[in-house]
Amino acid sequence: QALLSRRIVAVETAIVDVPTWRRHRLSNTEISVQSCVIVRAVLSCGAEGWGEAATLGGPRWAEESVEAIKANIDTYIAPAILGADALSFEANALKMARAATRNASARGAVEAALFDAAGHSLGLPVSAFLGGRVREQMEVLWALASGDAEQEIEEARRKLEAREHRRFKIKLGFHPPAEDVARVARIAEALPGCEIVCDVNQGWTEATAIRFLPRLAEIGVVLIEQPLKPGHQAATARMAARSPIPFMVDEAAFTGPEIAANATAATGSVYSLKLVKSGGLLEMKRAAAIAAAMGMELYGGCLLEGAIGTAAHLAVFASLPTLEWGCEHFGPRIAKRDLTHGEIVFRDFQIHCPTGPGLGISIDHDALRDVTRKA
Ligand code: MUC
Ligand code: MG
Repeated sequence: QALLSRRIVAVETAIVDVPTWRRHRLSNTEISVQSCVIVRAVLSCGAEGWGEAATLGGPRWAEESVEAIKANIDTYIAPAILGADALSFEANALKMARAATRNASARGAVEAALFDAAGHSLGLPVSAFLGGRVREQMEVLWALASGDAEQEIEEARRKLEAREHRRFKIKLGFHPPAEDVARVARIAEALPGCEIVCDVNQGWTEATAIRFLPRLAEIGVVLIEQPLKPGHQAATARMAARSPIPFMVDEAAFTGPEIAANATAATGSVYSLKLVKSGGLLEMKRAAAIAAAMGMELYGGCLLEGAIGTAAHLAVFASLPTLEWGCEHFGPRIAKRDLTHGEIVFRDFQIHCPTGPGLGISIDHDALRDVTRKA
């Protein structure tokens, strides 16, 4: 009887476009407006929950665009779970996976909204459904991605002064490699004591990596993310073997089998966890287990989610037995509008997991209305 009162009665979607404080550049795209799909799930008991499906520059970082995400949720994913018991998390994830192949961002957002609603209806944080918390906060890095070293140094110094970030991820691949590496050297020299991660977003070939990796090692870069294309598995493995800096697998592995294949091929020793790759909170927790079982360290990746998507990631990250590299959920800080009431706190170089029921956030409906794309 109690379960019947948590039937899923509505799943609604809206596309939102949120301007960012500065242009964010990657090897194959750049954005000044972050677009995502916000999902609202309503249960028969009246509880509601929220989720966020992130994209980056249209269907470029991954194959999903906000327009496709909204259409696929409205047409296929929502109808597959309407009327179901919201607490049947695994059964609902299976129904969604059967209704939509891949579409990880879309399915992940709906699952987050269901977890949030279920948490509110029971007065429990979402992390309680995922095994409970082993951490309340974690180190959070900031990404430098304007491409202008002097601007990036100035930006990083402001973050350091505010005690918000002391580890920085420099995006590479949109300048010629020699220029990019000189930029990394300049930034590292200006930020002594800070850890520098580089994300190439598949922008290099093996030949480029052979030439420029030694210089990155000399500079003291601590981690290199996805330097080569996912298809160049053997080349990536050769480079990882000769690199004194660990490689992190990002775009190369979305699913559990892809993680296992990359670990077996030795393309990297750290795995970046993202809801847009796993397609749900449960599956992201399993992804972490697969990577860890294969001997990889874990890193909490993002796709510039705002507070709603960040809260969903934090619920999982809080419950992971290991998370050696903390996370990179700086998205709420690069967005000009917060769609929540500031429950996610950045303090002392850490991101603090919100503690309330569900995802621990509340929606600022005025902000949401302002940024919702008009039909
Ligand atoms: C990526 O590839 O990691 C996340 C943060 C960022 O700066 O870019 C994205 C995607
Ligand atoms: Mg990446």
